[in-house]
Amino acid sequence: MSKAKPASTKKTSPKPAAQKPAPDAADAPVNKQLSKEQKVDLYRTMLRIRRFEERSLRAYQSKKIGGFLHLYIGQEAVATGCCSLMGKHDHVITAYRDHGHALAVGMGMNECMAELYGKATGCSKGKGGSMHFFAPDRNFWGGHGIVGGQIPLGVGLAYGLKYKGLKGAVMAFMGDGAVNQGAVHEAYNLASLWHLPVVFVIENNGYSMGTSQERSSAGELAQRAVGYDMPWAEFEGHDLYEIRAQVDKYLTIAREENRPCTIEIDTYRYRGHSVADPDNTYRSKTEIEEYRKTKDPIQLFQNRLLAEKVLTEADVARIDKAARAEAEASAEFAEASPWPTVEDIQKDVYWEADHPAERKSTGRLFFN
Ligand SMILES: Cc1ncc(C[n+]2csc(CCOP(=O)(O)OP(=O)(O)O)c2C)c(N)n1
Ligand SMILES: [Mg+2]
Repeated sequence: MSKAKPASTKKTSPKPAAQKPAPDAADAPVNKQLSKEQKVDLYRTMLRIRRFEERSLRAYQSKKIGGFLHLYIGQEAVATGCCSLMGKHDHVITAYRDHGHALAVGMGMNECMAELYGKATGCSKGKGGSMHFFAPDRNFWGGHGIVGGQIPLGVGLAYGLKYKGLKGAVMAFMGDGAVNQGAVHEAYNLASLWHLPVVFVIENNGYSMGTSQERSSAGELAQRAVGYDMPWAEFEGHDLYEIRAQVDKYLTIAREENRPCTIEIDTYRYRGHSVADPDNTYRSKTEIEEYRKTKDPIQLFQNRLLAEKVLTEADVARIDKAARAEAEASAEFAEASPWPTVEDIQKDVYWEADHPAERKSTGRLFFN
């Protein structure tokens, strides 16, 4: 199996033959069954994510957005491919690099951009920002800033599904850096011990903040699942068909057998850890350019769909124009939206504070 990242950042020990990808993932049933419209939708989703983030970067640079902004540019196929497989009872939870997952589950650009601007019309009413996009109505549970902290929560969601007897699975996303967190291993253990329907998705972009995987992690990442008796796989994350074909297998195991799985999807981010972080101290420009030229997930899927005659060059231009216009309109919407009020500052923070009659805990909810 070829590697998604340059050898310098990635371990290279061989994988078991059974985990090799299918010869052409386009032929996997889950891809064969896609209509022309569905394929175009997948392409559109990836492009919308990219245009949304490019626009948010410009807003950040002109100081319209404060705090952190962790861009997902380069990784779009992962969230798009995974979320496209969601059924009614499937759920998603992720870390702070959450814009792609949010748009992929169907959140609107307006509520997302307004959240980045800290406006009251944002999905978290302007109180969460970039790291805390949420849409419970779309089974999307955030957006979490503590590295690895979302993984035990994802296991809790899976426990909820099993407890209620619902046939679904949770995709709990994390970065390569999160795999070394103790909470992740405690979550692995309980998920396996209790037979919970969760797929742990490691989005391995080769770096955690400013440190490469090579410098920070011993051994293979997904393979650690073996210690918890979970099925696992590692595969590349730039071909959307490949992602869908692989993830479908593990989601099916989780849903049908109530068995957790761990998958590692090799991908790459083009920007620094966050917009405020320097990006030139731990990897070369050549490395980024090489990936962009040869493995850009949007370009590759575009090439595929042009070859399949699902898209024409005119369609590509039209879809791009619409995505740019939508992103621009979302920035205008965010700009024109009101700020949250001081009176509302303690609302929507704790459920018990908003529902005092049903409160069960005692003690103080807020510091003075
Ligand atoms: C518990 C904890 N430790 C440290 C940090 C600071 N921090 C934020 S992101 C990050 C790196 C995580 O990298 P990775 O999991 O690979 O995700 P990526 O940013 O590459 O998507 C670190 C160390 C944090 N937010 N939480
Ligand atoms: Mg990483």
